[in-house]
Amino acid sequence: MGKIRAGLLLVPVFLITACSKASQDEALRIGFPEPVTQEGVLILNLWQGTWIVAIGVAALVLGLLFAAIILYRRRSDSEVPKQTRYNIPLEILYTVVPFVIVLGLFYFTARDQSTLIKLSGEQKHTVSVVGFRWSWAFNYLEGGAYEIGTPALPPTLYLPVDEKVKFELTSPDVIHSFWIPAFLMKMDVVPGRLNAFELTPTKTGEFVGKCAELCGVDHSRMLFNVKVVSRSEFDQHIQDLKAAGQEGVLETDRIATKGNPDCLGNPELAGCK
Ligand SMILES: [Cu+2]
Repeated sequence: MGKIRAGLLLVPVFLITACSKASQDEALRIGFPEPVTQEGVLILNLWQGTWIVAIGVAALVLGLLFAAIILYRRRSDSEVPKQTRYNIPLEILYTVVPFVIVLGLFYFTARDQSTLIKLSGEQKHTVSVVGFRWSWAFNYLEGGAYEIGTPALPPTLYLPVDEKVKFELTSPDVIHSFWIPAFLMKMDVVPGRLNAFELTPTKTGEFVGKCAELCGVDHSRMLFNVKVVSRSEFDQHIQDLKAAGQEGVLETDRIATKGNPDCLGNPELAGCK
């Protein structure tokens, strides 16, 4: 018996030491990818903090549950336990404690969200993102070039590493959602409204993006690629786009912002915000 117990105790120790540093880091991220943006670290911390609270609550509830099961188990067939009715202090406690936990979670979520959606105006470049049925267009406003995709030929969004980018999101038709899972950030693309957020990619690499709002029959084909590259590669890509005739801002009937076509690529215009 003693041997079995000691062996069981060693199982978690073995599992922990057998795992590599990378897989330990992965386990600690609890399903989240490694952050590849400055802002991603904040989001990961919020996620992990929420889990710590959840694990604490689960430990407390399960601890009390099993303590009650064991300490107050029936000890003889004829035993009738002491009958109790109200315990006001206890009832206040288990109302107030969850309320405080929810307030705490709300506070940290609201605090981080306001940081994430704050526009500093310090972006190095701006991409006007147009989500339309059923693909994406990316207008590189400073570079003066654009990219547009189709469901069969998803477009690729280029971003220079370590430079703050501002995304301006518009839709000419229905609500889409601009989502790059690796960036841990997602925002709705709403017709008649200009949504925007900033972020700074910190790692070069290739990532995938998709529409995260069920927008119609080809919603699942609203895919795009993201390439985070060096500044020189980014500049080269802009030149390549121009050389391919994709110069300026894309304005077609299909993707002009309905009711406010001047807003596309010109968000500072009065009435476009
Ligand atoms: Cu969509």
